[in-house]
Amino acid sequence: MNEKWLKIGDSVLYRDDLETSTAIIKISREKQLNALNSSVISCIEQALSEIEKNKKIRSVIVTGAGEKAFVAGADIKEFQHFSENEAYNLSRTGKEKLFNKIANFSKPVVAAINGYALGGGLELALSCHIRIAVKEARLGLPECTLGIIPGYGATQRLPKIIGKGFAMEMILTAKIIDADYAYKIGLINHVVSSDELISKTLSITKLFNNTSPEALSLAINSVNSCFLSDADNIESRNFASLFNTDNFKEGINAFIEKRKSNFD
Ligand code: DAK
Repeated sequence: MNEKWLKIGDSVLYRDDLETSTAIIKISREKQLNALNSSVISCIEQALSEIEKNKKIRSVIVTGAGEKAFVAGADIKEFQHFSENEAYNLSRTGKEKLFNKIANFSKPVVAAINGYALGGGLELALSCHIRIAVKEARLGLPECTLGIIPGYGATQRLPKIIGKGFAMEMILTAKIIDADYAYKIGLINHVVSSDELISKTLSITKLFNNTSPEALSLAINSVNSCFLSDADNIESRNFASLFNTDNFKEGINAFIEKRKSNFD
């Protein structure tokens, strides 16, 4: 496994795991518990743009540096003096550059939650397609205790993931929950020990290599559309458009020829 990390800006590390065709993005502001500031957001965006173009990379893991935090929130010190207008612009830019970009990414993105995932940190994990957390992880949305609401998508994504009742409770009470409870309510897909976090996550991303990249991209798009009024049509259109792909022909031929498919 190639363990060499590249630095993107001052607070994001990046490496490819060639064996599983997975890119790993590590937020690296350990002293500030990996709090998200504008620079971190831009660096992740930069990494995602490169990953999007790289056909050898089939999936992405987002994690945090150190054992304490995935991301302890948006950087409170950065937005504390913002006006209403600045807050609105920060919200739109952050969503465009990072949160919506991840949610609508054409390759699967998995959050490997290595500790606190609070506020904007939990919102980052919610924008990922799958969440895996260590036993020690603590998750919550403390925004209302700061006089704001979650503004990077949690009021929209959380109810769709865990249901409106649990989402309301988490947002309104601002309570911080542990990984076992998060698993019980469907907020995370798996709970693992901290030394297993990356290997377990890679064992999941490895499975994506048995699938067609175009199928995964349109599966993400279809699932993301599940609450839209024309979701049923979106699914049919996405389904039909895959019949034009070489990978569909390869998948079907491999089945008929009783061999493993070799997707491009
Ligand atoms: N922002 C900035 N710095 C943070 C931070 C954060 N969210 N969380 C921790 N840090 C910094 C601390 O200030 C401290 O820095 P120094 O004082 O050493 O310089 C350092 O990280 C270590 O933290 P602690 O000393 O507090 O560590 P403890 O182990 O004692 O406590 C903790 C760990 C996670 C319980 C505690 O750090 C904590 O409560 N952190 C804040 C958690 C929080 O409230 N997070 C939610 C932030 S609000 C927006 C959209 C969304 C949002 C904002 C805007 N727009 C659309 C515009 C989201 C808002 C949030 O995420």
